[in-house]
Amino acid sequence: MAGIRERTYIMVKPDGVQRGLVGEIIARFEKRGFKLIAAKLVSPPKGQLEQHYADLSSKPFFPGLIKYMLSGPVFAMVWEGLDAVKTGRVMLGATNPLQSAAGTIRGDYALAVGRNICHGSDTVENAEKEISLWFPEGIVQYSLLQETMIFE
Ligand code: IDP
Ligand code: MG
Repeated sequence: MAGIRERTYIMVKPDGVQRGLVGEIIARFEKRGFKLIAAKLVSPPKGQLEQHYADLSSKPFFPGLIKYMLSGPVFAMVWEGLDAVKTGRVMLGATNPLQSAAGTIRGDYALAVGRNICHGSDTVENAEKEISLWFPEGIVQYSLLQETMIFE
């Protein structure tokens, strides 16, 4: 089936790590049927965060965003599965948690746009760029034995 190998970069931000939500966020992606192909707790250098958020560098909130992202370690992950990028964004919820639907990660656990717990790639192209940026060492290859129970 087309699209089942799509990959997305999902990151628990410093507030999510501090609030003990790493396991909860992993569990949601696991239970949905996505395959975990990379994960690590990291304190990235400032330059890596500036590169990750380069598209937002002219925004007034950019310095605050970088400061927030540097306030503690992040939990970086790559998940693979059908329509992973778009579905990952739906699972995260709207950028501003006040507009995130209940049942989404942000809609269940966050209130403020500047403390919205998690990141998810917005396009397949950006996902591939983010995966290279955060996992230059490469990712694990394995087959998920329950795959025939998740995809036709
Ligand atoms: P996204 O994370 O849903 O893709 P983006 O527009 O790419 O949203 O913004 C990246 C991150 O920048 C957001 O997740 C949020 O943490 C932060 N951000 C976006 N807009 C604002 C704002 O208006 N004030 C403060 N922080 C913001
Ligand atoms: Mg974004």
